[in-house]
Amino acid sequence: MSERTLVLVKPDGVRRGVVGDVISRIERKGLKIIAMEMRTLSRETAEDHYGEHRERPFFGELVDFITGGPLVAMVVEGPRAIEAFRALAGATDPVKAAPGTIRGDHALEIGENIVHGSDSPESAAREIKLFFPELA
Ligand code: DAT
Ligand code: MG
Repeated sequence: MSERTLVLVKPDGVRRGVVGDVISRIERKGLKIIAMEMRTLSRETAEDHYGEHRERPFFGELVDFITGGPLVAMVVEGPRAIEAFRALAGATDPVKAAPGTIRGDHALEIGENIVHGSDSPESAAREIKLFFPELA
């Protein structure tokens, strides 16, 4: 059974020039990119995307960061795509992320951890609808 997930190469990943590396890892794994677009998020979209974190102390910084430059949004499809991409991404804290993962190889700070991947089928559906309403 195929599944879809929303992947973001966040503004730090675009600035660091690792968009190609992220795409390459997704393709190497056998997952398929079925939609992709570079864009700069409005605060409204960012607050909606990260709505579950609204009450966290880092929410303001998170929204500043994610709206602070262009990002690359993708819909990625394949068997267990949600879990498969989160395994490629590695742990949220890049210092704890295993070397060989995207975050383990490219980042050091939790607030700048290069990629986002949906964490459940419900989040994936909500996030895909937010970024690519034409696919939902
Ligand atoms: P993930 O991106 O692995 O799903 P999350 O949903 O818990 O992690 O958090 C969303 C983003 O918020 C995360 O990628 C980076 C930021 N973040 C999480 N915890 C943080 C913290 N303690 N301090 C600063 N930023 C944090
Ligand atoms: Mg998350």
